[in-house]
Amino acid sequence: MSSVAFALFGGKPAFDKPLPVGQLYFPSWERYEAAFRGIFGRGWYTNQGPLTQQLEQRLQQFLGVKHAICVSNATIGLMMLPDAMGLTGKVILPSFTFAAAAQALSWAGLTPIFCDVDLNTHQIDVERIGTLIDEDVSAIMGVNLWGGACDLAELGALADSNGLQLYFDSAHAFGCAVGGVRLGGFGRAEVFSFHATKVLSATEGGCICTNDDELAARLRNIRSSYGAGEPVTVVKTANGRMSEAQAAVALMSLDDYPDNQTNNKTLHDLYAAQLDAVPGLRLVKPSGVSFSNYQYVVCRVDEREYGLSRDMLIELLKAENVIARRYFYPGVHRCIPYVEELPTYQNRLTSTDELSATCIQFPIGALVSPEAVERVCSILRRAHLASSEIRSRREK
Ligand code: T4K
Repeated sequence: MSSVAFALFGGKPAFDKPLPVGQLYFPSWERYEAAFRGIFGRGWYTNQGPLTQQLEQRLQQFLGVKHAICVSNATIGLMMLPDAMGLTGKVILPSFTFAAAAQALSWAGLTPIFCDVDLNTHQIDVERIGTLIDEDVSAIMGVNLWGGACDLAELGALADSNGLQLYFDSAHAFGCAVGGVRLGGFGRAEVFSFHATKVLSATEGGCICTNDDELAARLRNIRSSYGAGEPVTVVKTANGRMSEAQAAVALMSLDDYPDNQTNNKTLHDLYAAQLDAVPGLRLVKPSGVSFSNYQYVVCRVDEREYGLSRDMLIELLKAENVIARRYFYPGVHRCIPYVEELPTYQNRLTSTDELSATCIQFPIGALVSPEAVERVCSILRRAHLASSEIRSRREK
């Protein structure tokens, strides 16, 4: 197979327009218009309007939790939780995650303690957490990655036996279940993201779930700057309110969740079947769950076996209008400010560094068809076969 056929070397791109990574849910224009006519008719944009209240009730039912507290994005939810939970000192979390998880701790004046992850599951390595616990640690933040989950039972036992609080960044895990129980009610709280690239979309948005009444009351007060609901003592307040426009899209997305999850699973299975025999490409199965939303297609690239590095593959795909991403790069411990403030982690989180250097995300979601996945996989197979020619042309 000649490398000339690739768009990187002047061939015609495989796709006319960029095939995005991420979910990108767009309801029909008619449904969108009807929802917005309702908002205009009621003359009510935000501050716990009727759509936000309806969304909270539906989320509580869907997830089987007592409280779903909608917020304007998951980051603000993660920023609100430390104060509401009364955290102090240090919080242990994985470094192989989105920067928001650690940044939320910094905003709360806490110190992140970065833990390595398991090389196969990509979830926090529970065995290593024990070595990081000291008297200043007040909590563990598990991150449920890639439509999978951490070892919830082990984490719960470890937190209990050390008197630590446990909560979760479940930004990737909406609708996922462990042992048949939907995520949302594990630990003291869980935070979901409803960003445009997530399987449940509010365009921007998120929610904090908890079964703890007192914590929920505190969060509702923190969310609304001037307090809301039952008065409780809160140290600080913020504005994390979700607008009616966000809630309207999230309600439609929740209606369509079963279809979007099924579509994701179909596409994920197709990637798995088509890439099974390609040397050096290893698809990661969502781990630790009995039901996944298949929100991400994560693949590890072994440069020696595949013939191209992960970054060269991203460049090749980009020319074909296939947007692939290197989530998460680099590990948060190598990002500002932690790379300067916490240099002790450098070179100690070897699995995180390995995954950051080799993981690639392929397109999946409502805008991606099975035919598009077949075309992407065909490029991936051809690129492997032509890898030495591609490499030598790039080196010239
Ligand atoms: N914890 C974890 C583990 C997370 O992964 C995240 C967020 C959070 C917490 C915080 O949640 P939020 O505060 O965001 O609710 C994206 C998302 O912005 C972010 O939500 C997500 N994780 C992160 C992993 O990815 P970028 O910088 O990669 O997004 P961007 O704008 O480059 O878009 C990704 C792709 O989608 C591109 O191909 C462009 C395409 N796109 C994007 C948007 C927004 C479109 O075609 N249309 C669009 O409207 O961060």
